[in-house]
Amino acid sequence: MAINYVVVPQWQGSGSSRAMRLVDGAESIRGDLPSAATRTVEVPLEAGDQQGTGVHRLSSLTLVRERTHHVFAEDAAIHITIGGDCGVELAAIEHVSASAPAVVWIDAHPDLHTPDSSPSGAFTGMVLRTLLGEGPAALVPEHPLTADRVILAGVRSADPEEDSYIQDAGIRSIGAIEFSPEALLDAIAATGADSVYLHIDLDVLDPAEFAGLGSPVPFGVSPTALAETIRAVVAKYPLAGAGITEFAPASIAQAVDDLPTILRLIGAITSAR
Ligand SMILES: [Mn+2]
Repeated sequence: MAINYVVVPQWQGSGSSRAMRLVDGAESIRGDLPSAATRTVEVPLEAGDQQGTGVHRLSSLTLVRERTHHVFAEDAAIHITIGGDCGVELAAIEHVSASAPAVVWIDAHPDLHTPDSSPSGAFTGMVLRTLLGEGPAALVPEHPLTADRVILAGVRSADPEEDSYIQDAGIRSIGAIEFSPEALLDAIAATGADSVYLHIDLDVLDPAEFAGLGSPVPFGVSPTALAETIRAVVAKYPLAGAGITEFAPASIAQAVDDLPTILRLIGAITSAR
């Protein structure tokens, strides 16, 4: 199947006061993608409202999710979704969940809050929990993921409520320090899945090596280790899909500095094809 890029410049899931930088980030990545294989989801200009759910800007998130599904349906392809905030993974993972891939959540954060536990009300911090079936009713998938197919990788900033959920649900987790091709391949094998979905929040990278982040977390993974690990995974497992999220450059110069790293990761994701 061909690779297709779907750019979703959603910022409404972010809790950052600089969320609009995500729009600049998505647009600068799009500029380097093959235009014939790239679609863009139109994101509403307005913030939207929470409709009494405790999830900020829920109405816009609902609309973007719907529009993203329409764009996926236009092409029978393996979709690489380009955010925007991590909330774009809701539609992207729903789209492939019927085949029960291992979902590898490569991110500094587990994004496992509920509307009740979230300190910010930002959907980015709740998206994986929502995919697992607990979240705002308007966004919970019809067929949620099961915890045994989810792997956290590079996580190093979890809140206590998220930590207890990880323990209780028995979710596999590989920290930034033990992040390696071997560790991830072992964890994927243990899920029993025969394909993988790769979620990559760029904040998994070490902020010393990647600047364009809205919420940098120290002691991350190096771009080289991440690219190598992705290559090893896609060499062994068919790719169900992938997402790259949270590019939030502060300036055009910063975007230009970071783009080679992002293109290198995209090259790794598509390296088995
Ligand atoms: Mn994150």
